[in-house]
Amino acid sequence: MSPVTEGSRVILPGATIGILGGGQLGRMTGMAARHMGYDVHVLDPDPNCAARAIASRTITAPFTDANAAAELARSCDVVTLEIEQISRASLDAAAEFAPVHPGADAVYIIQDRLRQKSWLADHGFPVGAFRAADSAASLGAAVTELGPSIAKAVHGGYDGRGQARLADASGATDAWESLGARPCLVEQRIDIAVELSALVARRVSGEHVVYAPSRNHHTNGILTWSVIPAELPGSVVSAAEQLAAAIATALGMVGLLAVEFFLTTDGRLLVNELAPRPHNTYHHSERACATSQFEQLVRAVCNLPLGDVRVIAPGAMVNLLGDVWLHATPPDMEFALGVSASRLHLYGKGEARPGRKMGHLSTVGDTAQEALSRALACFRRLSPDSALAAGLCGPPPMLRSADGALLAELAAVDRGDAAPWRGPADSDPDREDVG
Ligand code: AIR
Repeated sequence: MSPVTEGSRVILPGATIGILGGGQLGRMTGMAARHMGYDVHVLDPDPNCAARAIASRTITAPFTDANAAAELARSCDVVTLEIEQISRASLDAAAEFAPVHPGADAVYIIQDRLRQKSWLADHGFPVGAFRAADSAASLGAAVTELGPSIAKAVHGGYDGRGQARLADASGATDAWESLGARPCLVEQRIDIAVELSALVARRVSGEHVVYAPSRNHHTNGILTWSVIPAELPGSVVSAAEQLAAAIATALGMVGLLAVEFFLTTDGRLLVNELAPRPHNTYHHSERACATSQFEQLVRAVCNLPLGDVRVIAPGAMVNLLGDVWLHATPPDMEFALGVSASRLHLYGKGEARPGRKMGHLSTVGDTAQEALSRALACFRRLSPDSALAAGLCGPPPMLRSADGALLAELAAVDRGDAAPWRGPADSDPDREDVG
């Protein structure tokens, strides 16, 4: 049997794993793979990509170069990816020479924001109201219908890039132009009480494990911090875990699937976005969980037994964006690392740009609150000048958010003092209009 059709073969240490994409996620996955005795080859458009340092071979090519993807696969026993913007032609070309996990069909659905949202809605998963727009006029019409909205470019754009906020239809022309006059997904703005994510690892056999949800905080569309456990009521935790597992199964994912959720102020759990790869909100899993997300991806794509996902110590992470290097005062690594249980992770990126993820800080603690307080203290020491540090002063935001009443209500459900939480919302009647 050729390696191509032999997708369920166990790929043992000593083999070579190919990674499409060589950014920080590829670098950290590659480090876990190397730790386990695998060799790693990567493909990335940037010859100085973050994963270059850990790969024995780096192919420099765009993600649309099918010949280059085939060349990567030819020298590898299995191929995975760390960014979803790999063209379908490249995924198919790689699959001629090695198993590709996750497969092209699942990635194809996820890599287009409109296709992804429509797929979720069509499969009965709870999502907010949305519309498609392919002109300034249709963007304006969508906002007239939905009210305050966020327009997101259908392709590309991550970490807050390729997004425009609209209060009403009068901003449609500017928003359309700022997004590069490209087709976009228009999402109704949601009153968010809590942002959370869940992570599923799944093998070819369908066997899967789900990590406990992570609680997350974003600023301007970019993740600021994450903490695990999320310290949310059990009813919310189990709904998120069940939805994430159901989505991974319906997509036939092999590898990792991260599912971002919003818990709305009126108590609905909505799916925000999917990612078929390691996820920024689980960087704390290297410290907090029995198996890190990076090792888990290696296990899943190599068809090894999945690792234990239990939380062994509450953990938190705070992102270090390029902004930290652009202040008058350089980051004070020495002072920051004086915080108990702190660890510095830098990705080796040459150029610091505003909003670019350059690294992160991680911590553990006896409680989620302690882990998060330490991570935020570490960040404030490292970058006291940044506006973000100023915004992160005071008690950990997870404890002073405006959602106290909702969480108290949900906790009462857990204790049996109130009617059961009604779980994921019924499907949104608006969504059927989406093309
Ligand atoms: N990434 C992928 N999707 C979302 C994110 N953040 C990671 C991947 C990718 C890297 O970001 O690891 O390769 C690209 O980072 P940058 O800073 O070069 O744009």
